[in-house]
Amino acid sequence: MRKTALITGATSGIGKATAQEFAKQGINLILCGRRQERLDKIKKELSKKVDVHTLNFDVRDREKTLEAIASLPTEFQDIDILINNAGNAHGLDPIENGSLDDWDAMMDINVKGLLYVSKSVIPNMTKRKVGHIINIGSSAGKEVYPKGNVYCASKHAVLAITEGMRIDLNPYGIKVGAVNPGLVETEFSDVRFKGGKQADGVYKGYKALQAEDVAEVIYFAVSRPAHVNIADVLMFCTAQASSTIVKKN
Ligand code: NDP
Ligand code: 8X3
Repeated sequence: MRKTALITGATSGIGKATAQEFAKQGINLILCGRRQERLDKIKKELSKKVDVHTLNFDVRDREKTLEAIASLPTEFQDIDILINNAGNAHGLDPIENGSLDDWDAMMDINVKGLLYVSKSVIPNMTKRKVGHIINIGSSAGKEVYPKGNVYCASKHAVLAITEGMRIDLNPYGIKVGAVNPGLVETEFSDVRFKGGKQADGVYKGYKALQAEDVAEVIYFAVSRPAHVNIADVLMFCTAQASSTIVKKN
């Protein structure tokens, strides 16, 4: 029988590539995001391979998140795999100049949004005593870099929550892990710099990770045998040694 995966942030970047990889591997999909046209387009593409349902909600909105996931049709209710991927950086500023709106966005989306989605999905997993949760953290969850302050804090929180989930869900046989990429060429920097020119240079002069590279690792994690849990992955492109060291041409 086919598994069902719920992927947040499936309209772009890592989430979209993961949806494409999962469809290729025969995993039915619940695709989440706020941009409905993109959800429709991806659904049309992937429905040729697997069953696809889309949910449009903002993970910051607690009620809408709970309602959306509670509204799933019966055939999509048993979620085997949850990919908590929705998130972004907002701004890159020293702490003394940081924007409160940016701070709210990062904590509300990357941390609280992840919790709201998990809260909606976990009860069905504990009831069935099966499930796999992968949280998309970041190298920013493992080290703090200049001006990364609150984004790094949000990703450190994702890793703490991942460990907490793994401990608490252990009695139910639910697998929990994190995949933590370094620089990945997606819409991430457009969002971080609010469409500003600064985004243009981020992936220039070296080959950054591509969303598909991360999607392959996520699929590797979810396709291990029942007794194997990939608890934590840190992945960089070859040119990147740490958050601050990138070998550019
Ligand atoms: P993208 O900007 O390409 O994708 C972000 C996704 O998150 C979109 O699908 C977006 O969908 C969704 N999203 C953003 N805000 C919300 C919200 N409030 N409610 C619901 N969905 C939301 O970036 P990436 O693919 O790079 O990022 C995915 C994850 O990977 C993030 O958690 C990011 O922190 C992490 N990451 C990224 C790295 C990188 O260098 N790119 C490196 C390490 C980790 P929509 O706008 O349609 O709602
Ligand atoms: C995204 C990678 O280095 O911009 O999490 O924080 S970085």
